[in-house]
Amino acid sequence: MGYRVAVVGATGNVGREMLNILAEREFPCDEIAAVASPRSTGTEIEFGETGKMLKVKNIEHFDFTGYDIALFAAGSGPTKIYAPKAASQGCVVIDNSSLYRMEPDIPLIVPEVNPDAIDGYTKRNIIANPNCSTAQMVVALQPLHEKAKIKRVVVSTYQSVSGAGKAGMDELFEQSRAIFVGDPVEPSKFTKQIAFNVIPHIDVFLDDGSTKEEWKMVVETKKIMDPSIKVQATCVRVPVFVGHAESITLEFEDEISAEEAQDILREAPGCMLVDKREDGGYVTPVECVGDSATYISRVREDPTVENGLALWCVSDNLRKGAALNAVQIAELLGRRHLKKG
Ligand code: 11C
Repeated sequence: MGYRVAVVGATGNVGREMLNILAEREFPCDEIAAVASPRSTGTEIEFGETGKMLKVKNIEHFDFTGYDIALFAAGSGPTKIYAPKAASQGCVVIDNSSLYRMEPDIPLIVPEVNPDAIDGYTKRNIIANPNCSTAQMVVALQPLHEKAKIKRVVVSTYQSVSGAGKAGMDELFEQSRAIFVGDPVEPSKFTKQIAFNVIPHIDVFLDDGSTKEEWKMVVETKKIMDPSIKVQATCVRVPVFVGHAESITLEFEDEISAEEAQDILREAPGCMLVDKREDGGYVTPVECVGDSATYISRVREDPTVENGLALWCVSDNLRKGAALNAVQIAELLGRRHLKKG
């Protein structure tokens, strides 16, 4: 006996990946519903590579009664309307938007890092999935924090355009084409030209000069790992289709060598250490597409501070950063709370 699962926002980048990952990991589904805005109603979408076609249902009329789990990848606007509806109809919502992440009575979960926090889901019947740049970072940091207690993190991100949805990917493609054929380049989704360029701006600006994407990395890391960790983030959009990369510098309370960190990361859940200290002995975004791991490379000591380390971290932002983490939460929920069979 399996679960009745709904994927809301099923036609977007993350929603499609949720369906792929549910199928790929053989999540025990008795029924799977693809739900989206009225625009997509009636279109068909494949359930992973199973050959099974799902007719997209209209979120405005969808009844969550009898569904066990709803994976939401619908953005904050629709989520604000339909997630509380689903939760009140007895369906546990796992939400990928930023809407609920910092609410104190809603758990924000990365299963490799803070699985026990999931027990708090019963207060609202909603569980939040973190921002993609936070998710991969905390997977890499948690095992090091357990060994030597992280005091401060300085992170610069190199975030792919798929983080901005299909429109972001289309814009990179179109601008690259336009530049090759000599057509004018018109920024639309992004504020400046993204093809052959980098843009130090993701999400809206805040009063202190940081951006909301940077703020999310600060507060989500504290909520998931430890409120005492200080985080300074600079988030940058780069002309890569899929895969976020991060350059991370760490200051620890206790001594930790690069070799110790490598040994820890080699064994850590969700991590894959590829760190050969030679030409090509590291992972780049294009190599992590379609993979589940958070790849860590370039681990080295930072001699400019006491107990300092620097490292490079790469992951598929649509998977660990979004859809995979959501499905892992559903698996954890199943193991701990919604047992079937
Ligand atoms: C990006 N990280 O790359 C964003 C996308 O809060 O879930 C995800 C935004 C979020 O643009």
